[in-house]
Amino acid sequence: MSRPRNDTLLRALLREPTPYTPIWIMRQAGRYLPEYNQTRARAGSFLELCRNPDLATEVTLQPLARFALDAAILFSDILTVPDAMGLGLYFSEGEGPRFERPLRDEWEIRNLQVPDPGVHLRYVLDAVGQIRKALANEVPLIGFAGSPFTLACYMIEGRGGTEFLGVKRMLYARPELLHTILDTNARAVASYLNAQIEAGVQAIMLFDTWGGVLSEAAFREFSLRYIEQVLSQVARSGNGLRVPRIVFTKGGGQWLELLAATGAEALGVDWTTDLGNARARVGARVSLQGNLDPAVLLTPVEAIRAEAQTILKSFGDGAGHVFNLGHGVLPQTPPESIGALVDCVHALSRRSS
Ligand code: 1CP
Repeated sequence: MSRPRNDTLLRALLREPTPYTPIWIMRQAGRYLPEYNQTRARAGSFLELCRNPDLATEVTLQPLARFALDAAILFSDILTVPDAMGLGLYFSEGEGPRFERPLRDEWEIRNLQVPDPGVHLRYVLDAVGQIRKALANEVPLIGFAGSPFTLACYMIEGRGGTEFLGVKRMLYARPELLHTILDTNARAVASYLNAQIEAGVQAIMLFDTWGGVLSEAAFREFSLRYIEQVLSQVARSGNGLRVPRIVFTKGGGQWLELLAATGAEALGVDWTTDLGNARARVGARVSLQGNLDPAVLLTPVEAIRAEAQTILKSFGDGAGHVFNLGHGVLPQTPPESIGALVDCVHALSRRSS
């Protein structure tokens, strides 16, 4: 297999030189795009959209048809893994994800099984195959999973939008139970990511959305350690090509040195950390991905351009930067703002040769 025609993302993740700074957007396929909302309506629900490889392929490609993005990201969700473990994922209208059977009793935790991705997550692997075919190796496809700790947050609370008091209570009062969940999650996530790589994804990202709610000691013991476990079990290459691994702990800017030592090739950074400072701290160990505040995309083009320029300048010259938002695109974002951002990042970063 050869690298995609536009391989700027893979190069930047591996800290190789690129003619310009590549850009993709977290949640680039989503509710801010009218065509996404139409396809989701046709699917019946968000979950049916995830479970239908034809429609998942369609929405993965939608943002690429509009914008000159340098990567596609698999359309799916991090919560398909606990769903495959039997927790019963559903979405109640306007309320986000919920589980029918969150982890409540000790016996449920002890009985938790690592799902076989080839069986229980077959629909994701089928979507990966179809998306790769449809992309025709133009741009790379990013696969992803949730970090063991972030998945545990949803599995214990049974829903998003909480302060994780159930998780924290378990962490401080019954740490061995949380470790049991995290070890199972780490094995499940590693096997799922390996299946995605086998099916054709060319880079992977681990979303540690909630690691940043922990104390440093708890972060090391309950999130970082299991990120390391996942990375140690995930293939470093697929089809003879290196598969770079991006780790993103939202709110984890104070732990970049720890994260750089996990074995990841790249770290996601949110907007609360200055990219230039981040670079000075991690040096040549990893590349960096980020870090525009998604709220900037609600402002006029001149402001978007100025903020993009500030980030590019802050990173400075040299290889190892992937432009992205510091978190997912907001549903109220005008699509034209994404187009303007992509074009101005390309234009402002083009290296004269
Ligand atoms: O259409 C809809 O109403 C559903 C909205 C939606 C979308 C578009 C959800 C529900 N998930 C997704 C897709 C999704 N989720 C992708 C697709 C690829 C992309 O284009 O980026 C990815 C990578 C995710 C990952 C994900 N899901 C994360 C980690 C990243 C992050 O945003 O922090 C998390 C925490 C989830 C859980 C989840 N799924 C959906 C929602 C609304 C949430 C967040 C719930 C909460 O508030 O805690």
